[in-house]
Formats: sequence, C-alpha cells, structure tokens
Amino acid sequence: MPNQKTTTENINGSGSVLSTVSGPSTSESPDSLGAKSPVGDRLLEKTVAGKDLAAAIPANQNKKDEYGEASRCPYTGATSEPTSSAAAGSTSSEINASEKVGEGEPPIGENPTVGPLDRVRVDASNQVLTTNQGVPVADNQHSLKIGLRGPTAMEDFILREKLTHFDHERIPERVVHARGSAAHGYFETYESLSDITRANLFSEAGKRTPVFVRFSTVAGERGSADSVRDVRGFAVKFYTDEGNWDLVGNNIPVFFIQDAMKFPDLVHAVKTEPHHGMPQASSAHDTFWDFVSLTPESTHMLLWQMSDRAIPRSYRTMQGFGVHTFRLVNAEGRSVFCKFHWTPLAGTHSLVWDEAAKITGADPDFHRRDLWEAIEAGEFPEWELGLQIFTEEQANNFEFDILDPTKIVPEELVPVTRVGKLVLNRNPDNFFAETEQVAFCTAHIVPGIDFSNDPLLQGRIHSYLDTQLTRLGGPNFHEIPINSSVAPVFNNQRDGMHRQAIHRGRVSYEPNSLAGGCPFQAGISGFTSFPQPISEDKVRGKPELFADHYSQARLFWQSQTPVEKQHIIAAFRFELTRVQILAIRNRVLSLLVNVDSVLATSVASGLGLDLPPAAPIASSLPMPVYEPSTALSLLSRPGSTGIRTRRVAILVGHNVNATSVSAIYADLLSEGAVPRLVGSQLGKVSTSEGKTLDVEISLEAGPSVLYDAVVIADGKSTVQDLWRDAHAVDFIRQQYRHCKPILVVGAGVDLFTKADVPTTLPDGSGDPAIIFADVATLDDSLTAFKAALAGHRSFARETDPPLV
Ligand code: HDE
Repeated sequence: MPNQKTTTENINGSGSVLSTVSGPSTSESPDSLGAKSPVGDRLLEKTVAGKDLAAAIPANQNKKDEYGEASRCPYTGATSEPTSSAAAGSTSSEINASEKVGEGEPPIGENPTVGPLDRVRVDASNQVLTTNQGVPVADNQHSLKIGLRGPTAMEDFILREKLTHFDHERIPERVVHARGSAAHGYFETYESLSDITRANLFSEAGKRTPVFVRFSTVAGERGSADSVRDVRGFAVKFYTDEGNWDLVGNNIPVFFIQDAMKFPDLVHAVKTEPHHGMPQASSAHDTFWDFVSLTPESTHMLLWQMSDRAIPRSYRTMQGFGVHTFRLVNAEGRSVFCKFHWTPLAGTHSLVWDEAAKITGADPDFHRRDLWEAIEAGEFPEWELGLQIFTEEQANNFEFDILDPTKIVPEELVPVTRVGKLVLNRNPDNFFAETEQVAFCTAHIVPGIDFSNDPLLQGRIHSYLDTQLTRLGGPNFHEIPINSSVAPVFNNQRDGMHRQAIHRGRVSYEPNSLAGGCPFQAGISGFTSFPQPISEDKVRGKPELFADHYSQARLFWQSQTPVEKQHIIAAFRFELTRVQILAIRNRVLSLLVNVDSVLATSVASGLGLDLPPAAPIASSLPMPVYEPSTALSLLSRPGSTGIRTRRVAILVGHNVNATSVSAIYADLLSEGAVPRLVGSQLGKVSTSEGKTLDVEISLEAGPSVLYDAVVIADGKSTVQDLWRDAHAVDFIRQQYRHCKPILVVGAGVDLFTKADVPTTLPDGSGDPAIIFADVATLDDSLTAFKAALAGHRSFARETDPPLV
C-alpha cells in the first residue's frame, strides 16, 4: 500500500535525509520525510539525533593536553549523550525485527561477546541432528551414492561439510607448554590492598574475581605424559571488573635465561632433537645439556629442575610463582615492587623419580586425571596468594638485581604476605573450547599492576600476543568465549578473521563527534603506565649483578634436606647418563663445582668421572653469602588437608576378611581419602563371612604407582590367591620402594612377607610407615596408618640404589 502524503509538516531537506551524500548547511531539520513509514521515521530520528550529537562537540578541546607537561596526566575524552539510541545505529531498518536479527535495537552500551560463558554453552538434549547451517540431517550413516554400489555424488554437501570440518579440527599446539589441564574458579581477597595497588580485584575484603587456571608441562607435545621431569606452568587468568589480568607463572620461581633473546635457543635445545624427533618431553638429552652447560646463568634453575619440584605429585600440591618482579601502583601513583607466590593448602608434595617414570606408562594423564577427579569430587584445590613487597630503595640495596629472573628474593629478606585465596571449583565443559583455546598473555595487565624492566618479561610481553595469531588464527582471539573479559569491551578495532562482534554505526575512529565522541578515552581512571624516569644509552647487554650465577644456586642447595639433596644428585646423574657427549657431562660438572663440592663430587662419581676444574666465574664482584632458607625445601610445607584425596589401594583376594576391609574402607572414605579394592581381576571375591566383595580395579590396570598407600587385607586365601599374581608382589615392593605407607592386616602378613621388603629402616630402627594390624586393634593401627598417609612418604626408608 502506498504511503500517505502529508502537507502540514516541514519537509525541507527531507531529500537529503533520504540521501547518503551532502545536505543543506542549516541546523534545521525536516519534521517529516513526507511519505510516512516506520523505517523512514526512524531514519529521520536518527538523522536529527546524529546531527545534535555531533554538534555537541564543537571542537577537540583536549588537544592542548596532549603536549608537554600536561600530557603526563591523561585527560578524559569529550563525550556527548545521544538524544536517541538511533543516533549511533548503522541502519534505520534495524527496527525490522526477526528471530535472527533480534528485536531491532540492541541494548545500548552492551557488548554480548563478553560476559558469562552461559551465552555460548550448547546442549543438544532432545534435539535433532543438523548441519552447520541448521538443516536437519535425515541420514547420518550413508554418503549419497548413485546406486547402492555406485560412486558418491559431488552434491553430497552433508558429507562434504562433515569431512571438511573434521579435516580442520586441529589447531597448532602451543610452541611450549603444549600439554596442559585447566579449571575454573575464583580468587578471593582477604583484605583491601588499596594502599599499595588500585587493582580492582584487591579493592575490598571478600571480593571474588572469576579465574581460569591452566597448568602445563613445558617441553612435551600436546599428547605427552604428565609425570615427566619438567617445569610446570601455572597460568591464571583473572576476569576482573577492569579487564583481564593474566599472571602467567611457573611452579619454579626462577628461569634458565636472563634475556628474551635466548628463549628460542633454550626451547630449541630442550625440545626433541630436530633430526630424529627424540626424546619426547624430556630434558635428558645432549642438546639441552649442551646449551645449559654453556649458559651458566641456568645453574640456579637447573638445581630446581633436578629437584622433586619438577615431578609434582599433583598440580594441587605445587607452588606457583610469577617469577619476574612486577610493580604495584596505587591510586596516588605510588609504586612498589612485587613478587607473586601461590602456596597450595594441600602442601607441596612430589613424586619420586622411579615412580614418575613408571606413571608415564601406567597413566600418562596422571595430573590431568587427578585435577579433574578432585574437582568432580568437590575436593576443590586451593592456593593462597602471597606477595613479597619491596621498594625501589630496598631493591637498590639487595646483593642481586631484582630484574634478574634467575634470582629469587629470599623470604628471609622480604617476607611473603598472604593476601587472598584461589579456589578451583569447576571443571571445563569442553577441553578444546576452553583449555586449548585459552590464550594467556603477559601483556594482559590491569590498572594497578605494571611491568618491571626484567628483560625476559619485556620480551614475553610481545611473544604471547604474537603466538596467538598463529595458534588461534588471527587478531580476534580475544572474542573466543574463554578469552573474552567479563568487563565491557569497546574500541575502534575492526574486522579480521572470525570477527564475532557486529558493531553498530559508522564510526570506528577517535576523536569523533558522529558517535558523541564514543567510545571515549578513560583518562586517569584508565590504565596508566608507571612513569619510571629513564636516562640511559641504548645498548645490548646485561647489568653487572646478573653475572653472579652461583650464589643462589648454592642457597637453594644448602636449603634442601638430606633426602632432597640426594634426589637432586640422582636426577643430575640420570640426565647426564643419558647424555652421550663426554664434554657436555664435564661442562655441567664444572658448573656444579661452583655450587657445592659434595654435589659436584657425588654427581661426578655417579657418572664415573673425575671432577673437572670449576667453570670460569663471570662476575668480578664479591659473591653474596646467603643463610639457608627452609622455605626453599618442599618438605617444609606438609599442607593442611591431611589425607584428603590420597588414593589408597586395598589388596583383596578370595576369602578376605570383609569386616575389617569394610571398616578400613569406610573410615578412609569418611576422611576424604579415596580407597579402592584392588584384586587380580575384576569380579567378586569371596569373604570369610560368606559374602562377596566386588573388586574395583585389577592390579594390571591399577598398578602400585597410582596409589599413595596400600592396605594388605586380612584373609588366608587372599594371600594364596594374590601371591601367584606377580603384580601383587611388585605392587608391595614398589609401594615400599616409593616410600609409601603400608598397612598389613592380620593374615595379610603372609603376602607382605612374599614381597620380601625390610621392616626396619637403614639405621636399624623400625619403619614407622609399615604398620601391622591385628583385627582386634584395628583402630589404633588405622590411626597410625593415616598419620603416615598424611605425612605422604617415609623417606627414611630410602637408599640409593634402592634395596628393593
Ligand atoms: Fe612462556 N610462552 N615464554 N614463560 N609460558 C608461552 O605462549 C615465552 C616464560 C609460560 O597455559 C607461549 O600461548 C617467551 C617464563 C606459561 O597457555 C609463548 C619467554 C615463564 C605458558 C611463550 C617465556 C613462562 C607459557 C606458548 C621468554 C614463567 C603456558 C603458547 C622471554 C614465568 C600458558 C602461548 C598456557 C606459554 C613465550 C618465558 C610461563 C610462545 C618468549 C619466564 C605458564 O608465547
């Protein structure tokens, strides 16, 4: 139907409103476009509101503040408020709603590509199968053929879409930290830290900020095993009210190198050797030790890496560190330096090397499974965030340079203050969408946090964003749901691969008046960099204090307990035995000579070598001398969660005593441990009470290394049943070798005896972690067993080489 004509309203200039080029030089606007239609009305409204909006910013009044002294304090951009939502729109036809385009006007000032993940979670319950275009698929079993025995038709778009998508399912894995596992949770601040930082997540006691945390190994490929000897990544994405902050740390507080320039060399050296692609996920090969033996600043890190830190029992039992020195900046612009520490409430616990190597075969997903299972069981892993805060003045008086990532700030020098708690309470819905696509980036910081000049950190600021362009396919990776902030995102960046946001309007620049100046610059309420004064030459080099390569390696060594020292020696021996080139072994020994003579001599003797001369010392400054620090020993943090989540195998065979088994099972379960009945095979075992018990897992599928402790159940024929299974004897011997608690109940002693393990410690005293229970006094024995289980391992039992 033709539109009604109107003659009473002012229609001057209507033609220009209806055109996209030129218009009259008057601020007057027509009241009507003559012919009435809802879209036309909206066009007129849009034009009038748009003109007013632009006119409200007659000049760029802020320009003068961009120069000289005034520019030190950023101004808030000029804005004007539209009189109608139409003003910032792209099209007046947006009011024509449909199921696809929505209601017409979007909620003004909202960006639905950010915010909670619920907006993109998908559930197909009760839904029909469709193509990616939403077309229902009638047959998902057959391709379209010309006759039942004929060729497939080119037009089979359903087959082609399915295969094409499948062909492109993989994205490049991370060049380092490819293997990882992640979880959602929150960070809660204990007290306001607003005196030292304006970072919004620390603004008030009890404030909770959502997080996504990814743990990883460094060297291995995406499908490599979890329990290898390696540094672990500990990357936390905080979705704060003022944007995402990524604290991309490791479980070791120092690093191998001092300058980003060396990172590709380090990684090329540690990854598989390029000619034959071996070894997978291991530093025990020539190229790694060749590089580090020529890079003495690695020595400190090497001691950490050869310690049990590099074979954690669980992601839940390792510390995390920001490694670099960062800055915190408060609302007045005052800055302090800061080191970040994560401390697990479950304590710091590790595997032993022989066990770790066997777990690689028994369960390559050991850490992934452990994290997943704990969260599914409601045993949410927790860490406390600790800060070491110090001023520039203090830093200038330290005997090391706080910009050197191969150095720690000893806790005796600057204590760690606990400021909040990290809780991981939700597993991801989808591994690829979340864990694989999450993009951590050291450049993601928020107001109140700033970088230091650590040359390693400075290089990282570039690398993380850059790597996502290849890995996630373009510059819009921030719109992938797991990466998008919960804070609103508005800017004039546009286009690029896979853009999700549909930006309304014609303005994608600033300054503008056509969009009322929006989005406008935030001024001092936005992120500002700490204005550190610098007056220096442009150079390639390192400060002199960086040349001390050994004092802190010695500090670490001297802070270890005897058993930890023994493990470090054994780890060097293992790795250097796998190395083939003698000169490399000798060069590593020459570094160790500079650390400690017992360490160097012990490793040399394990390699059948004489000690070489010490490596040349690069520093001409006096070497700092540190007091040993208990904080550096893993054993100084037993944790507060006791036996919770510890896995206990209860070995059962036929004619087992069900009463005691059930009592032990129930007791362990009630205290949060995870008991399982392990037998020769699945099925039922008879009990001495004439009933049956169901075996939960076989010895073959659930070998010793997957448990923290063992109970050998009571029952005469249990022994006869199990001891013929060599797995059972291996099981007990490995529990013994790996220093795990053993509870022997009643007649279970016969099976224990078959395993032929000592019951006294090397010093002749009784082994407190081998507990013999008689059914009558089970409670007391169980208490002793649980105490040993809470202590994790009985290292007093350990000998090198192992007795069993
Ligand atoms: Fe990384 N690192 N790194 N790194 N890093 C990556 O980023 C890099 C360094 C760390 O779970 C990459 O998205 C350079 C120190 C973790 O997704 C890459 C340098 C520390 C993760 C990259 C370093 C880390 C990464 C690979 C030296 C401890 C995994 C894929 C200048 C503080 C994050 C990616 C996750 C990942 C570069 C050194 C920790 C290539 C250039 C030091 C935990 O961008």
